[in-house]
Amino acid sequence: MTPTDSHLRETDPAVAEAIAGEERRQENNLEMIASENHVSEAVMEAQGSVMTNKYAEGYPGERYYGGCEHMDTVENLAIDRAKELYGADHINVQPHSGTQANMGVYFATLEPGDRILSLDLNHGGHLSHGHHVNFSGQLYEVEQYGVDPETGYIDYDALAEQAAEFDPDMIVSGSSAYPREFEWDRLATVADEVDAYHLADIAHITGLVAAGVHSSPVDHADFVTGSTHKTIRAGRGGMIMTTDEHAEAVDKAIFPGGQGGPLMHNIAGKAVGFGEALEPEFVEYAERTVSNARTLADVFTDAGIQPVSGGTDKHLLLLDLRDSHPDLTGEEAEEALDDIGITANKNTVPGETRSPFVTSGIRVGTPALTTRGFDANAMETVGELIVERLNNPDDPDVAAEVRDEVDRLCAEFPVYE
Ligand code: DSN
Repeated sequence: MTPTDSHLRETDPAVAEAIAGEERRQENNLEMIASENHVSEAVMEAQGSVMTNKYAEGYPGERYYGGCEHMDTVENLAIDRAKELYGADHINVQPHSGTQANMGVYFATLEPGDRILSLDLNHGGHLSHGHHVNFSGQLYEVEQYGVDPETGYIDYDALAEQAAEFDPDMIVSGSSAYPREFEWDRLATVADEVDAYHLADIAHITGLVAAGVHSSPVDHADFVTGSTHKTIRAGRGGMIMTTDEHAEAVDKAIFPGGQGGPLMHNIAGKAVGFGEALEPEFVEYAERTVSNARTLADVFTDAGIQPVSGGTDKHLLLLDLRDSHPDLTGEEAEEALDDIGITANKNTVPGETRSPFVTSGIRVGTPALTTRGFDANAMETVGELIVERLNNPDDPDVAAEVRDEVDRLCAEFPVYE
């Protein structure tokens, strides 16, 4: 149901128009923010349902409020489907976001002042892995590991040395902008050697892991967290996977420790999205998401634009513009692409010298375009359009030509029929 045929247009035209505007924006632009995707109508229907009206503090079979029988049904469906996808002993689907999931793990295991070793934000990490502006950097003592400046790959030997010296209570793996697979077994070994917990945050790659196109950390980590709306295309939010040993501590840390009532409409969306991910077509989707990213990597490399680490194992690329476009900042690149209907985000790169508001890089991802049906040919065209625009950021004729091509692609691959 769109705002044009909804109750909303009559009762609140201002909000209805904003939603309609966003629908138009998504249909008429190429969404390449690596953490975004387009959910199915079924997931949206579940998220926009009466489930939003209900409080359901507690867990299935043990709620603090009456009338929760249907809440139990959807939460159990979400848990059972997630277990089938990931094979974890215990899954909590209540975290409101990936950050809340990480908070739940920290609260279940650490005391304020305990030590975390995690990937630097400039090297692809995430705010909730201990950045000083985030609660995680304020409550805990944090050191960060990084990538080898030459290769762009994580330097595991340096990480092991750093762990031996720093003696962390928790090692966090996982990333927002690191384009390569993590070596989960090496991280598990390092964590064992220093007697630390290992938290693997797979927020970006939950769909790729579920489909088996990216290795799974489930057997190599004490805790695996993720968000549920990125590559997995389910309801918006987060989840925590763990072993039976830590199940009770995690559940208590989420409720009542860190959250109140669960967002049951989102949990219904998670159940629907996990069900979709169990279908064979989802594996094809995940495989194409990765092959599309590799196609883009080839186009950029041929054009002299350097992807960090030389390519990708997953759904995203981090383009370092410093060699190819020394005078173009990530901020300017983001604006130049935005002007022609391609939405991506500026991003810091390893060895960054500019501020996070300016940056020297741009992150591009393929999950949303692949959902629209983009194949290798279409993705090659997208890569060429990006190169053309980055090479001519101030040329209005180039901008007009590229925008025409973007319009053609949007019409050929609609988001919602
Ligand atoms: N905002 C997400 C991303 O873009 O990676 C992570 O929280």
